[in-house]
Amino acid sequence: MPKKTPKKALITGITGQDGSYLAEWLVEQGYEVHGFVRRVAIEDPDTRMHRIRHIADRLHLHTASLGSYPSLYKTIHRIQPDECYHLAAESFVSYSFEDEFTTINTNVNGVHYMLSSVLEGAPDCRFYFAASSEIFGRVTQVPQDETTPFHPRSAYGISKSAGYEMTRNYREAYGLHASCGILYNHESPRRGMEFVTRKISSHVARIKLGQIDTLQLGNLHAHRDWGHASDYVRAMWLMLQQDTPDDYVIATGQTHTVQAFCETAFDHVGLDWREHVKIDSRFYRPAEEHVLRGDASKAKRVLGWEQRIGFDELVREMVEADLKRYSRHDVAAAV
Ligand code: NDP
Ligand code: GDR
Repeated sequence: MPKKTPKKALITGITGQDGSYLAEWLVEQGYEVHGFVRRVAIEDPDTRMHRIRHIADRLHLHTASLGSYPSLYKTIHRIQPDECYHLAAESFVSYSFEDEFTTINTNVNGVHYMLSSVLEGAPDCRFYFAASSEIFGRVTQVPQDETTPFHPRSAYGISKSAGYEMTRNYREAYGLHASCGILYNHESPRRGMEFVTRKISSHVARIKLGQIDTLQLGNLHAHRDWGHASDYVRAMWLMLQQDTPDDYVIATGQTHTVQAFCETAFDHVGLDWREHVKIDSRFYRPAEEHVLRGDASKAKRVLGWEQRIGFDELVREMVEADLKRYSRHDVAAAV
């Protein structure tokens, strides 16, 4: 019997949290996995590629700049992927208040160049765009679903709403098999240190180990709908396995406050959060949304997607991973 040719997948943002879980999942499914990385990542793989270090020998990495249409087009044309997951983005919402221009340029041009390169260079390739619950912004209904109007309240939210519209338009105007995942917050031990959950888990571990004493946070009353990244990348893949492209909300349907995340994390190591958490106004945002809660009924019905890891397990996993990491003093190893 001739050997079946494996499907090819291309991931932008493969060095990030979601990119690393998605790459693992696709390798497990037998895909030939390609990833776009920045040139600096190749120069400094220990710091910049730590999340994919354990599977690096099974990946095909290419340097391609998200800001350069010719570089994206040429590489996509050469690879001829069957599926493309566009995850690369300036993803920190707070940063988008400090520098709107970088966020808008990277996120809006990035998706535009990728869509155009796929359409011109590999038109049969299926395309996934990482949209975000931040497009809902000042919400008019709770929970939100695929029919909720957009009202983004940050340059980041605006960039993701533009990316969503652009992706939809490539689907409707040019017939590209293009889908958007409107994903709510998803976390893991691989989450970047600047995001609140990882900030909490890393500080809790270091406080427990006696290395520091205080955790400074902003708005403790903000609510988020937090899931586990490994569950959410499965939803991305499921979207591209459908005959018809479409857009889906992916969420747990439950919210917790930042304070509840703290309580659960400190409880896990037998400490009282009130003795260590201090409020610092620097971490408040100019326009904050409080009730982002998603309704993933459509994804459950059409894709058969289910969340596997719940809130308590997520918090425990993150704290345990950071305890291990900081007790080894191995600060370079974030996986
Ligand atoms: P990360 O911040 O962990 O990863 C972002 C990735 O994008 C990294 O690989 C980063 O590369 C790459 N990147 C950033 N800027 C550029 C650039 N200018 N050129 C090329 N690559 C760039 O994000 P996540 O993995 O958490 O998120 C993946 C996607 O999903 C993002 O688009 C995010 O906006 C979106 N999203 C995430 C959610 C979440 O809760 N995690 C929820 C909803 C949407 P490098 O490592 O070199 O910096
Ligand atoms: P978010 O994630 O902005 O929702 O974007 P983040 O973890 O940064 O903030 C969540 C909530 O926590 C509050 N908060 C703090 N946040 C940070 N980072 N640091 C603090 O000290 C702090 N104190 C309180 C914030 O105000 C906010 O309410 C994430 C990203 O992954 C986006 O890319 C993605 O699109 C959305 O989730 C869905």
